[in-house]
Amino acid sequence: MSHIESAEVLLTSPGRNFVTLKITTSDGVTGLGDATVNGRELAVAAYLTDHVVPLLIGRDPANIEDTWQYLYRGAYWRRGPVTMAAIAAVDVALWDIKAKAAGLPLYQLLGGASRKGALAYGHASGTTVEALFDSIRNHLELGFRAIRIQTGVPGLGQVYGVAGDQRPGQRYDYEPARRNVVAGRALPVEEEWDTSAYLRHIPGVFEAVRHEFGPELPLLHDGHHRMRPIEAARLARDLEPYRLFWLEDATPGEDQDALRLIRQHSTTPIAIGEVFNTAFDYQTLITERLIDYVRSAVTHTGGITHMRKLLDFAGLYGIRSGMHGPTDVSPVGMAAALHLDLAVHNFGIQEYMKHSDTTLEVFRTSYTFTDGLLHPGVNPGLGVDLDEDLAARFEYTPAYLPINRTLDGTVHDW
Ligand code: EZ4
Ligand code: CO
Repeated sequence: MSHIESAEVLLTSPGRNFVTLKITTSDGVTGLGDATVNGRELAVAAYLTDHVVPLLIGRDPANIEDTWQYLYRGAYWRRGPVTMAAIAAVDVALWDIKAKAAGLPLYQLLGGASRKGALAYGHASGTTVEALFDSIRNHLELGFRAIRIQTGVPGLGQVYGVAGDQRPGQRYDYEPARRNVVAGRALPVEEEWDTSAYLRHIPGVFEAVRHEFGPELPLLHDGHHRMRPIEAARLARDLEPYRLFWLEDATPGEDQDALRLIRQHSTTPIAIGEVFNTAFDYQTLITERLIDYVRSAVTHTGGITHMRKLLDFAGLYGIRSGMHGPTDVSPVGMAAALHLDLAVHNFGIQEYMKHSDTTLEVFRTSYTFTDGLLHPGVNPGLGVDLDEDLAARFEYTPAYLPINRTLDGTVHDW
């Protein structure tokens, strides 16, 4: 019997921080898993190194479900982003190994392809509506067939989701995690927020975008957990004429009942879940049909094994996938998502922010983006190789997501 010979936690920072688990079997097969939790990377690395890796040595790499249950139930302490990212890394690495051993791309072990490719959405943004239009045009030229739009809000400074550098030819991505060092200490930057100003501004932005780009382009928007339930209900209703693909994270993630209030007032499709980490976080939302899209990432939700169960559960209620795909999910996590996207019947859409060139030199991927569709590629396993020598040259550097304060200085959801 083949057994797990070693498991290694690799920290690298090719432009941003990533935590990767590499498992090697006695047959010499290696698998990779992503365990990156943006801004809390070292906690997952320690959880893996100190408490998970010692349990893996000697186990049969083929028994993925058993290993998942062993780590989940065996910890006694359930759920939480650190635990579930650590379990996800083990799970994805074992699926990578199983698919490599079979000589098949992972999606073949998940039931095969249900579609030609996964519809991806990109992130257009602008501090002004004119800059946003340029960014949308840029995304259309890149081939995107669905676009998330975020804009600056009059009276506020830096706002979530708006790229800093808007010059033509520059990448239009934003990167929220900052390396902000004050007197030798890494600290989160602070941004200011005003929900009323935001609610006054956003419907006009969508009206202008629909007027300029027509009724067909699928448009998405991320509220990033900032509204109270009644505010979110009003925005969802105000945006109805512009037929959004979805309104994401309108209210803070832990309050499942808040989504009921939005539903009572609007038919705008609702997406939530990027900060969730198990299917249990969705229990009310799915069984009571309070949402339309599940936003979890494989990386943050216990890996392929648990994400598959969550999506099958959602599928019974006509709810579709919309997996989180920011650049803080590594190319390994992204590849894992793409294999599931291709395989599950109830796929909806996949978020896609291309990683930086430096990141893609360290993580060599085989996935492709063509005519708006992502495909995981046909290499055996996940299809991602890690250049460990190059990875070692990019040292971990602390970076945090920003903190939000309302205009009177009160801490607010970011
Ligand atoms: O702010 O991944 O929809 N995407 C998002 C992301 C999150 C980051 C946090 O690490 O909301 O941009
Ligand atoms: Co989001």
